[in-house]
Amino acid sequence: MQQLARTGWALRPQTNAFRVAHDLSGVWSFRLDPGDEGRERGWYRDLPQPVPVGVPSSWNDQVPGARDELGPAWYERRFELPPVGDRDAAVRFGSVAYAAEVWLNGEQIGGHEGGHLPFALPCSAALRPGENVLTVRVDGRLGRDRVPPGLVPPEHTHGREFQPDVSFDFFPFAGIHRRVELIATPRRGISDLRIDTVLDGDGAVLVVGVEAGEGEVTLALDGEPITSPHRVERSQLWHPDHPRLHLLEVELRRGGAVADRYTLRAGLRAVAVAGDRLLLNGEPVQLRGFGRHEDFPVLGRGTVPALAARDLLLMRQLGANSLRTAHYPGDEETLDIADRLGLLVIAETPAVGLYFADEDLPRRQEVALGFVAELIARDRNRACVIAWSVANEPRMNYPLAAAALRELCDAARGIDGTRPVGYATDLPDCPGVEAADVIFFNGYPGWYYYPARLETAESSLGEQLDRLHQRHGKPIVITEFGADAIAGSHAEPPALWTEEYQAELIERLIRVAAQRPFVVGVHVWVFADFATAQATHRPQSINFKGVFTRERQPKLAARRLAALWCRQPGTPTERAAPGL
Ligand code: BDP
Repeated sequence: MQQLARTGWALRPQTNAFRVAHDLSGVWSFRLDPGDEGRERGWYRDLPQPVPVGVPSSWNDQVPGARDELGPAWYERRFELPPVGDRDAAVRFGSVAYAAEVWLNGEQIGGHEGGHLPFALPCSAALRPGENVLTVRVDGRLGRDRVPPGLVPPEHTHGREFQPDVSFDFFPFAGIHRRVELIATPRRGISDLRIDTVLDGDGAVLVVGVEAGEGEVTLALDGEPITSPHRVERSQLWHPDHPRLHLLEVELRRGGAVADRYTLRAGLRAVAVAGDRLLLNGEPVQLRGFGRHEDFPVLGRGTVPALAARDLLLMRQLGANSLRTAHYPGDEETLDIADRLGLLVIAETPAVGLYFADEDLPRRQEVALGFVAELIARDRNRACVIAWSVANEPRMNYPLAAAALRELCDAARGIDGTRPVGYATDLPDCPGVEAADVIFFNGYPGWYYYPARLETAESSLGEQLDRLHQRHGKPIVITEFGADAIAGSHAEPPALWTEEYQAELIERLIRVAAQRPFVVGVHVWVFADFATAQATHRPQSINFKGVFTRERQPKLAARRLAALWCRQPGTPTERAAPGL
């Protein structure tokens, strides 16, 4: 797997007087390769009989008849060489699901395993003047040696059968899901940047670390020259109520001239766990929000900023201040929006559905460890990201599970000691929970257990929370709870699958959590309905636990949440909520 930090491509691409980020999104050529013959036939030189497709997006709901095809498939994009001069060039992909092999002008320049994380492949030697041909072979097939794993025997899953045969609850969309860029950066330029904010008395100290070639590095914050460490007033810190972003400019000078420049819009803030509380800038904070999938009709898992903006603006309108990017790292532009709106993000790796048996276990663990490193390399300078979730619902009931989870949590802490680490678990009574700094608890009382029994659901949740608190004394975020509701389905009194039942259950469980100050967050599962694989418990292959439909129209629960959450003091959107 590509280690971004080590190859010098960790920094998000940008265009300025020294750097080029040439967007290759748009209409590409595409062809499925069900016989897996493309490599042998040299399709990386010239792709025969392609169809046009949009990038970024999944192919499944875009190309007629391709819904259940998981690859391999081939993409080709021809482009004219932009003015890159003698800079170091690379092709950077925001996300290709699941495995990518990449050629430029018929020459293989590298590959990457795993969706939802960026990778950059150096390509200076393969570029040529005039037209260039970029080819990508994408393999989205499921396998036990992949993360998330697929084709898993039922004894290692929740026991529900899906088609395609996933061990997780979302459709295994495949394709080039995020922006593709040709990037060019100065040789021996700025290769990495790290910012940390440490509280200090009535203010805070910003510490900036820069990796660069030889020369003198200078810093400026909001146009004023600074040196690291640099003291800032408390009023300058980032917070959901005032998500202040500062402009940090880094310059590298060589021989009296500027050789490279990199700019970062950054929020400064400190996160900590103290006893059973979560602190933001030294004050207890309570997370109110959602798990969110990247999913939309036709696009599949392809990302567009418009959808992310609508979702995150709707969250704010409801009075939410937080989300978890489930079950994989969120798109970078989505996190830009979170930074600007002051949303507190639990950033999750793609390690969903891990199980701890069979001969592929060491490989899955190695891949999962790689994801932890790649996610943190990408997001560690983000104010909005306040915690790392290294997995979702690993099957903790295996003897080897606790050690594997500890290793993942320790790996995250080893790279970034400034944020709490945990993993979302539906089995919080199994060994392994103690590895987390914050317990991320997924629980479905009132739905998967005690369905249609609202009072029992409340008491069950309360008992479970109290037990976890007594045992661990750590803060708890309820990272999932909720119920499916088919929009337009009503019943009085509330009944399963109706909007009334979903709204009632969510409100009751939020009230249970609110009585317990050690529950530092509630994330409703899920923000919007999303596509999953076919299964008898998933009508229309949709998970209907969204408080918005897949088209982002509100169900009753959205209005109920606005009523609950907009009453919170300090909610900046108090005025906006009644419009819902
Ligand atoms: C949880 C999983 C999530 C599912 C959810 C559900 O973490 O991926 O979508 O259940 O069943 O256990 O709706």
